Amino acid sequence: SRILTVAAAQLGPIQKSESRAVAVDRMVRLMERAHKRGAELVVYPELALTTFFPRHYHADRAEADRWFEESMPSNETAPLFAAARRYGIGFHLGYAEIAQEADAAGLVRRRHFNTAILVSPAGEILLKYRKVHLPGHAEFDPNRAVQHLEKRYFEVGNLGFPVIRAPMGGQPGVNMGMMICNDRRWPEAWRVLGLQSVELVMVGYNTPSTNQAAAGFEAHHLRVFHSHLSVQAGAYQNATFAVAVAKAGTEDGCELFGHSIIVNPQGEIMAQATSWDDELITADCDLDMCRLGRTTIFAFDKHRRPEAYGRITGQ
Ligand code: CDT
Repeated sequence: SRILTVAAAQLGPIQKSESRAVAVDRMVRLMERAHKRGAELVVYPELALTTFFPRHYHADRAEADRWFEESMPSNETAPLFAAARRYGIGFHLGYAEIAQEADAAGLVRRRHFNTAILVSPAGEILLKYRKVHLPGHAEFDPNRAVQHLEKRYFEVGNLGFPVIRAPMGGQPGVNMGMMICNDRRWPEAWRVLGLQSVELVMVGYNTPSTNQAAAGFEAHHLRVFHSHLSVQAGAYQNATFAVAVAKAGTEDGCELFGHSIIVNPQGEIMAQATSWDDELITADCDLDMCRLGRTTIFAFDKHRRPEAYGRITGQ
């Protein structure tokens, strides 16, 4: 067996008025607890350093830059990297990124992404992912009680869905990939990772308990059901473990539903958060469990029929 002990570090609410130092301090304390429980990898939520700011409208987009990181690590996030080195733990962090980078037209400019990184226990950034599926809208919507302005503040991610094989914990090589929040609802995202033999998918999320855009009423319990359904199906159909980690509780008066989970390649929930606060859940993930699905029902090379999927692949 190849066991990797994984921790999902759910975060309770971070209010608009709270600084990154407060969030980072809470995250370091969760990492310390993860270490005491024998975890080798800690997964934090999407946009973990601040409140979920896409609910706040800035007429001047440049004003929203205060929610973004210009460098990683920075003075404010350095304690996380130091804690990782101290405890010998890898971590996954979601944050808002400003990159000075050329666009498709070759113009170097400030670009904004909803980003996640995987950091080694030595503090080295092993993998970066930028969110592809941006929900919400770009302009102020007077019909919504709470805004969801991801399309205003972020560009669509330009790194695809990469998977890295890297040492983690006691394992010499683990195939690890990431998606961010809304991505988890798209089977295409899971399949692109699955086709790279991913063994562990890390997903941070901030999901409101109420669908503000609902044309009709969407029952509260279905919000959690659909989140779990997506992660459990994605893990099962791609023979991978998945760690889905929430920001939870009432943030700036808006409720986020939490319910972080760790799921095995059979699609079963191994651990689930039960609070709407900072909460650590852990699971011993035997990566060899990925082999069963991958070599039988989901042996892609034997049973997939891409020639019948033209509508998806655009062929
Ligand atoms: N952060 C994020 O992507 N949240 C979305 C909410 C969609 S409602 C506009 C999600 O899919 O969970």
